[in-house]
Amino acid sequence: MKKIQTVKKLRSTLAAWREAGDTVALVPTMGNLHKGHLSLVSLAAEHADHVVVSIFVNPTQFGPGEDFERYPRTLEIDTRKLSRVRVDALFTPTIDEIYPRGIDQATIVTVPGLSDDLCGKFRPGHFSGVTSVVSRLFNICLPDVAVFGQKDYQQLMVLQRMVEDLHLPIRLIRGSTEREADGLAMSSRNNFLDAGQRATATVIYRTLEKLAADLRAGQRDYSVLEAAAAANIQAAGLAPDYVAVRNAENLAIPDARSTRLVLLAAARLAGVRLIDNVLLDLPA
Ligand code: PAJ
Repeated sequence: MKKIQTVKKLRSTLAAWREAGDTVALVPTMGNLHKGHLSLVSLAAEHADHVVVSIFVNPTQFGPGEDFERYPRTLEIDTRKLSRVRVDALFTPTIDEIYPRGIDQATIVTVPGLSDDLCGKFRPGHFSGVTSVVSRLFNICLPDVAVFGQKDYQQLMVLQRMVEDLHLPIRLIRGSTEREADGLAMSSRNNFLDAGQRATATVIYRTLEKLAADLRAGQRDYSVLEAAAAANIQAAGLAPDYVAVRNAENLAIPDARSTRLVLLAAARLAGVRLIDNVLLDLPA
């Protein structure tokens, strides 16, 4: 695994692979890698000849007062974990390398509408930060495919929209959500929780599963179901931002005929913001 910090070095490395006719998959991350990230790396290897993993804690996707400063940075351990799976290059740029004119002067890439809904309502500017950094990583790397986790479902939809709108010749591949044995979705932010809080946090997934069961059983009053689910999460001691039943294709509010649904939730526990979602196919 080559360890690369600069755009110039990554470009020359990739150029050599491409000259040989090889394809490239990119897996963007912010590090503090867990099994979820590693599953995306393995998936990437199934879709291209070479795998590039980036680790970059992107300042532009954190709002004021969010956890940019305390976001876990564990490069040494991450490098060790990656050396056990198939990765050809690990790209760990500095902030200056990604934003050469500084953050305040940086060109912004925004996907309107989709970015302002759900998590975007509670984290204004967050998805613009994500699209601004991922578009840069795409332009630096020019990958054939890029792999993202379903865990961040709205992020996936925003990025898919960006790729389509900008005519980027990159195929996005989805990796399924890796969970702890008790159902809690793996997340770098789980490290901020103690054992008791982690156990409490499982209410999010349990609530989404219950919501899925209610929908499977034929209930269709989405706003009543959403409110009951949010109340359930609150009763466990979390502060829910939202629980939402949406169309899985475009995150629109579903109508009675929608069959591919995604159930999404975001809640805060001890100052840590947790998100999760489950997909649900209803019979047509
Ligand atoms: P990060 O939170 O590090 O996540 C990197 C990738 O891992 C994302 O595609 C995310 O959806 C995926 N992932 C996270 N938890 C997962 C889990 N439990 N199972 C499977 N995949 C999981 O998402 C970001 O970083 C950033 O916003 C980024 C896209 C890198 C842009 O800065």
